[in-house]
Amino acid sequence: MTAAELPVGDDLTTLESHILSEEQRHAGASGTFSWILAAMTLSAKIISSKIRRARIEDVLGSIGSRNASGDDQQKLDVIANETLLRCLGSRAGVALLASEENDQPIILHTEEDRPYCILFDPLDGSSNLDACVSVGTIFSILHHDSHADPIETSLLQPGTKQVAAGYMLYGSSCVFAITTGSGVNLFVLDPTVGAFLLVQENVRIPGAAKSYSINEAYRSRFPEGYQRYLDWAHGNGYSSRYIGSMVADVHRILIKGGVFLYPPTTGNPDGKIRLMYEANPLAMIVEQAGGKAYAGTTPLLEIQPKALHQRTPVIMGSPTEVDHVLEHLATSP
Ligand code: P6P
Repeated sequence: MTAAELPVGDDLTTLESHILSEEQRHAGASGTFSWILAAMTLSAKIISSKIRRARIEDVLGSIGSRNASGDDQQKLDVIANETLLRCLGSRAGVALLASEENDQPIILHTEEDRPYCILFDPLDGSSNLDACVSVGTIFSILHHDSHADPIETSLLQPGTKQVAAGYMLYGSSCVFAITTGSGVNLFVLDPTVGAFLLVQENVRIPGAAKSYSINEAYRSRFPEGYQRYLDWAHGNGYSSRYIGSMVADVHRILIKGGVFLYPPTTGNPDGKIRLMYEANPLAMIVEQAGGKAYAGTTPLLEIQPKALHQRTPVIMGSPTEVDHVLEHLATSP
């Protein structure tokens, strides 16, 4: 049989082989970054397995304590966090780890040759787990500033400085979405072989779609501009989809279009979503797919962070739909 006679079709590409081929495209790549992404995929497989068996192994529900942001911690929040800390903590190249579940960053190494910081929300939307609703892990990777003093300030970089970002969505399938600054690629876990397989390269978000995602129960607490946008959307045939797991809402918007909003409220003037490990990584994904991401009228990725767990208002999604929101904020914030 000659090469031309091989039974070829769409070649199967795993996340690992995709990472290695990307690494080969960057002369002088040390492989450290590939090792980190391999740790992320191992974490995803472990967390996905834990979630699928959560009710059987009785690890659903709250542990009765609160995390750094004051959120009620679910048992699986702790399990997911410990999984990520274990998988990433042993990897060369990681200087700092920062998690929604830990008040302080974890300082792994201070030697000069630790080029990366990794920030993550181990299980976004975990309050939905008992109802078997999609949840996810969101991660952001930054270059470590070895001159930062104190060392923790190395983490306080704007979203534009992210080296890579992505999420693992534990839904009807386990999706791994990643960008390293050259577009967004999607992989799906094939549990029969335990590998993430490439399903879509260079994802492009639909330019427009008449759908918004917001918790309308808080409408009366939103600034007027957001309320006027909602009135406009209601009068222009928009539908509403809100899961309550940002990672799942944003993934749907990445595929089908629309806009996700978590505005400021009278109770939370900075909104609820955390900048460093929820908004920034998802904003990088959305912008790399051709969408837009704003915090009010400020481009979200340009925000200079002041604190690791700080919150931010969020508007992100299809460019046309984000523009419709911004038009209604223009006359009043
Ligand atoms: P609300 C989950 O706790 C989360 O941080 C996001 O994933 C989600 O979009 C939001 O909170 C839901 O918040 O106030 O609508 O319940």
